[in-house]
Amino acid sequence: MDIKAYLKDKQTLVDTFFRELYSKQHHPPVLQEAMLYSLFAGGKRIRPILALASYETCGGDPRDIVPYASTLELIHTYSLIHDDLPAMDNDDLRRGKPTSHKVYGEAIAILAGDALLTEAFSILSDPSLSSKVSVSRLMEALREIALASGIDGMVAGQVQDMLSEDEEPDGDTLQFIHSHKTGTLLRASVRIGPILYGGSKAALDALTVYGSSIGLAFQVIDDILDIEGDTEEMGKTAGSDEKINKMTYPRFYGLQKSRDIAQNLIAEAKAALSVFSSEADPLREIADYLLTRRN
Ligand code: GRG
Repeated sequence: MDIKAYLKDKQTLVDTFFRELYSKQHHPPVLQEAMLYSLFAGGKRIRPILALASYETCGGDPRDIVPYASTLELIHTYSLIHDDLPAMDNDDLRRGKPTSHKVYGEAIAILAGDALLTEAFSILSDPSLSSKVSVSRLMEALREIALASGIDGMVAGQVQDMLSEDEEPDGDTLQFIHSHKTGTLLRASVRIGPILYGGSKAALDALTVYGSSIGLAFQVIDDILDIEGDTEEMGKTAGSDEKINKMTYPRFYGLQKSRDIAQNLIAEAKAALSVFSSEADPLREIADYLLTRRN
């Protein structure tokens, strides 16, 4: 299969949904402008694409869940805006552009993040957006995404990440940071496919293993890219982890072992898909793509 064309096609579905969602001007305009600035800054849309692909793997038509899948991008974008703030990673560059607070100031950047997060749950609580998803499945997906984002998910990982700066790295803390800061939202992205479709327990279990493995691998690869990557190619400042002495896989395991860990996690993710046949090919290709990505 042509994975590049597949990714492009799914990105277009998500982008079209956002353009329609924000076709009307909300008041005050600067809030919507700041939200759209970050939303259309060139993100890969990997989280909604994973949700669409796992729904397709279960037998559904991905077009039926575009609004719900897109909420993952709203939450992800909020997290990046807040992560870049001076109080957190203090980054000037994201997705190749000045960060939100550099353009709009800290207050509007914080509020644009808040509004993006809230928008996600407004969409996830609207059953009229798909005739193919029952209210009970939608509620389950909403809860999955809420749990992945908050006190036991992404925000917990972010807090541990901050607390661990300048600390001596250890394997358990590292795994906690990476699997929470980045892994839980990616795992939820994959899991909402079978949840929204009403897939079998076997499908949900297999996709949970796939989601957990690629979720952790994603952040390990991000750590490697922060060292080996190029600022222009990545669209964010290379070497920023080292600058603030972050607890990363390369810092604890070294570069080569970190590459091996990422490779093994991707192999584990693909092995979990053995319960499916060709319908899971997009998920197999996405796993390989994550390993070779340069941004
Ligand atoms: C609640 C104030 C407050 C802040 C929360 C939770 C949080 C801040 C930040 C989340 C942690 C975070 C930013 C993790 C990094 C995840 C990561 C690897 C991001 C890069 O994702 P890609 O490569 O980015 O998918 P694109 O640009 O393609 O969308």
